[in-house]
Amino acid sequence: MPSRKKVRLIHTSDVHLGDQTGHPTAEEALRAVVDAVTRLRGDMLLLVGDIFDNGRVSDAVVQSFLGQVARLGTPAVLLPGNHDLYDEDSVYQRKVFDAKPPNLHIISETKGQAISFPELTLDVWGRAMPSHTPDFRPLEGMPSLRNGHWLVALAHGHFHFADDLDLRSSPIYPEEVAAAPCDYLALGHWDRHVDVSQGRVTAVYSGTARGPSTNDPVAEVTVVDLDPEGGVSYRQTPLHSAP
Ligand SMILES: [Mn+2]
Repeated sequence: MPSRKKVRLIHTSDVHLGDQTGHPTAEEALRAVVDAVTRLRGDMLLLVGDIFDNGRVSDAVVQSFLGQVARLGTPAVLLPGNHDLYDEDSVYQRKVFDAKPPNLHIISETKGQAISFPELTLDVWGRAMPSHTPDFRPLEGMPSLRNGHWLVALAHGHFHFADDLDLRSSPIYPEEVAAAPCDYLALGHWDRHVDVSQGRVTAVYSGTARGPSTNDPVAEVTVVDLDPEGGVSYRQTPLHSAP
């Protein structure tokens, strides 16, 4: 068994690129996230769904995104969400992605897929969302990896608190989180940061990196530390760098 290394993840979601009217700060927020990965000495960027606002965004918007990812000195793992589904018409199936930078890893298996990063002693698992329905269970099929690596899971969906009895699409239940074999569950779908950790599993919605207005365009990211001695911890960190 390899000994696990210390790993720092920068976790964000719900950027909504390509919707200038509804999400005018998306591009600036993404740029600030990419800058923050270097500034905060992250080893990997996690993009947990709704990175694009819809499947009709222009190729120019996609190219701009790929250009930002190419600026990173680290791997980036992207999980499609309900606004950027992995279906037949998915933005991620477009030709423009043939020229994606080699550090961008897109989770595209709708039954689940683990991507291994041996240099970080880290495996990242997720299920690409083919349709946003109550039948799609983002955590279903998460494997217990036995290679001694950290296991980080990505999921885009709605966490059900105990008193939340509505039937929602892409549901995530507390008992599923508690039973998940991962060390960290990186969540997306909610614009606000919420900690929904259960039992031994640290589970966090990063919230969006977008700020509330064009005057205040960037918000925060989640900085996650996987430490063989200290365990799993995280902090919310503002994207405004010191002047
Ligand atoms: Mn969503």
